Amino acid sequence: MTLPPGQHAVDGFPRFGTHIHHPPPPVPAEPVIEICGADGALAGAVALSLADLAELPRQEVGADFHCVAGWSATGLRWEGVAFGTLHRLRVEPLLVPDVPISHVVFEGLDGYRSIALLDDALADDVLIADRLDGRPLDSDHGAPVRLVSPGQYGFISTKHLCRIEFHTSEPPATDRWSPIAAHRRARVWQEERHRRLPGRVVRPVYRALIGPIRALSARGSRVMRT
Ligand SMILES: Nc1nc2c(c(=O)[nH]1)N[C@H]1C(S)=C(S)[C@@H](COP(=O)(O)O)O[C@H]1N2
Ligand SMILES: [Mo]
Repeated sequence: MTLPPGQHAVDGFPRFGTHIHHPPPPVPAEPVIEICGADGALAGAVALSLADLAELPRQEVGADFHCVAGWSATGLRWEGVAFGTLHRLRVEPLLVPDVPISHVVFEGLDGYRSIALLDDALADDVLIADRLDGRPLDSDHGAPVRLVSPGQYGFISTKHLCRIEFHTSEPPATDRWSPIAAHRRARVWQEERHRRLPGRVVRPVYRALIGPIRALSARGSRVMRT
């Protein structure tokens, strides 16, 4: 099994994230994914319910999951709707002539936001996933639905997805002044970990964060383990 540069395999699939010890956000009784454009980027908005999502053609993706901190969960099987399918069927009808979309913001119920180039989000293996390894997504991994972009570091893959925002230019990064400023493209095989520093250089620093973040994230888990 070959992993991208600087990654090492872990057993299972840990809960991990900037939420650290916070429990997963409450899920509304009737969850929707809001699809909208920033500053007139789309001609209208839609609120896609999970029932609407379930009617779109489905896809299965087998992939490893790579966190920028350096751990990889291997052999995951995701099911859901390809982002490309959602885009073709629900977003293209809202496009405004001569207003090209360049970036997409994925927002979670916990307020988490990730920014991707539209081209990266349109890769074949990018899914809006509602099932993992044959079961509905649990709260550790982003219930009720999450983004999964296996070719990019995990921070792109927003859990508890509730809003997809389309932009005509790069939205301001929320972590611009952070020492761990996220790379804009975050492609795992190119080791695009950090916005300015080479991936190789930040590896040891990021790796040191795995233990503490993993332990804190497990503390916020609401999944019963037997
Ligand atoms: N809503 C939300 N999504 C998130 C995060 C988060 O804190 N909140 N953390 C990101 C990071 S850094 C990683 S590595 C993955 C971890 O996914 P997992 O908890 O399913 O392992 O989720 C990503 N998506
Ligand atoms: Mo991560």
